[in-house]
Amino acid sequence: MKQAVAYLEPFLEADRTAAKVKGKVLLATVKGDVHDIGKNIVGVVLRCNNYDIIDLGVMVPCEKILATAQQERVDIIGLSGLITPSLEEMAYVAKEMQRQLLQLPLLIGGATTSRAHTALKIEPHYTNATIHVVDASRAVGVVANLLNDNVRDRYVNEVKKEYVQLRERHKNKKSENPMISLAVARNNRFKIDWHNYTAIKPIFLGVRAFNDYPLASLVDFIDWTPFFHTWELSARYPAIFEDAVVGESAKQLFRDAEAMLKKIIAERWLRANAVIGFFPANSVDDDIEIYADESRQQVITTLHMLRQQTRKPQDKANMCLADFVAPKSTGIADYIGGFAVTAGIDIDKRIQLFEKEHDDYSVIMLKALADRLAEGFTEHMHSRVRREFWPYAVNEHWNNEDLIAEKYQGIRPAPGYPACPDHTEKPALFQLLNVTELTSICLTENFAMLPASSVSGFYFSHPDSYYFGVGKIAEDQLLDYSKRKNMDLAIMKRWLAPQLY
Ligand code: B12
Repeated sequence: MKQAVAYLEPFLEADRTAAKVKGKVLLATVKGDVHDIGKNIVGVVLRCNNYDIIDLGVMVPCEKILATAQQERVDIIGLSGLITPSLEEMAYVAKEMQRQLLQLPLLIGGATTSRAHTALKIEPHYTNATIHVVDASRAVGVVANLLNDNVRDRYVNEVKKEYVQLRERHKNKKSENPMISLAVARNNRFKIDWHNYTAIKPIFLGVRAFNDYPLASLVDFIDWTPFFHTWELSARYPAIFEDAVVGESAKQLFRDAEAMLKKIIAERWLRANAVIGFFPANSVDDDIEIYADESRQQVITTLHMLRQQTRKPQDKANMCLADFVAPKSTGIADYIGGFAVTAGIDIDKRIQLFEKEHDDYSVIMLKALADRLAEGFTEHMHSRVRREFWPYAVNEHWNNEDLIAEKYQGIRPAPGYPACPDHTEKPALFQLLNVTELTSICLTENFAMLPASSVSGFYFSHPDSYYFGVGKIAEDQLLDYSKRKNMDLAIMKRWLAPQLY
């Protein structure tokens, strides 16, 4: 659908002078967040349906959103966000809209948002319409309903009713789902037979930077399935080409992507930088201590992890990432790794050129390809780590499919992903690896990374390590965690909001 929209757009633009503009929508990715492919797609789709779009871009503070909305007399405000901290920022915008007695409908969208979160944490702050929109194809219908005098009130009341029901259901669900105490969860930690385990030592300790990494070497590591999802073509690659409905569009889109990828590489549109590092480390309960050297006397950083706290069936553990590193009490010399990669250096220059030409299709295509390269780079570095730098799997063999299915030893969870959902651990990782100086990747005030096409995380090598989701945690763990992190409990709760569900 998006591609058709992209092809249609020049004609629609020309036509729009004559056609009646149906309303004005302000779009913004909230303060501290950098992702905007989803928002851009929504903008294109709405514009093609004759809505005027004011797109304020990324990292937009609330004050600017509300001031522009009033100056430009927009009809609707739409907020976007990729990561958890943006949810809190969205709630803040809603509160400010209420305080300033705004009457405009508020739309909420983006990967980390949900109907439940909107109902529970955003809508209660704003008495006017506050509606979660799951994808671009729904945006047109929602906007049309909100701007139609004949259906608006009924539609808004229906959504409000639905959100009240969601809140009720949530209240009941909470009491149905008892959790165990943190102490009991720790007793049921994941058990590894450390005394029969020999930790492999990385070939260097400390950090190593890789600048201007050859992009061509990343192409084979690209997972194309999410690329098609970006364009709302949901099927697995390469089977998607045979799909009766979307097969032809997918083929055309892929041809365009390959053509642009060639140019990105040949004309050096993007640069890719990375840093990896390995450190002596041991776990102490749910923390991982990182030591200055092999004497393991001086702790240079402590990584704080969260533990699953829901009641488990008998043979299942209450997982925590710290369980995959040898406990200090074992006396075993274990290690941990860290990484930060980006494939988005210099992207803004090229994006600006496309924007000047009003070429939305190429803007979205380039961002989507940079994201694919960033993820491919992450996979590529991880495979080098396992075979060269922390050679615990020198003889592993795989093909692209195995890599995508993560059929190899070791994991690389990233702060924000379900096994370590706390984004506030990123500053410690950045400091440990000297990320900003070595790669030019910066952290925003809400822990997003700039350039947007960047990934950072930890390497765990133990053969039993695997990905899991922390899920809900209880008040006792929040308290314990905030003490361990030396962070105010109220602030801590804000960053971890969805964990409380
Ligand atoms: C692609 C992807 C990436 C890419 C690109 C990210 C980028 N450029 O910012 C890469 C690999 C670089 C990446 C990195 C990271 N990611 Co990521 N990523 C994804 C993934 C797989 C898809 C997101 C996406 O691009 N979707 C396609 C676009 C088109 O969809 P969309 O943004 O959701 O937008 C649609 C709708 O939401 C809606 N919409 C969006 N905005 C708006 C606005 C309005 C007004 C309306 C009406 C509608 C609307 O319409 C859009 C079109 O249909 C998601 C998982 C998922 N399935 O969502 C994780 C995900 C978003 N990532 C996540 C995380 C944690 C990260 C990292 C922090 C990990 C790390 N430590 O490195 C980094 C952060 C990057 C940064 N710059 O800070 C988490 C976030 C969870 C959380 N609780 O915070 C997710 C949810 C994965 C997960 N399950 O844990 N990521």
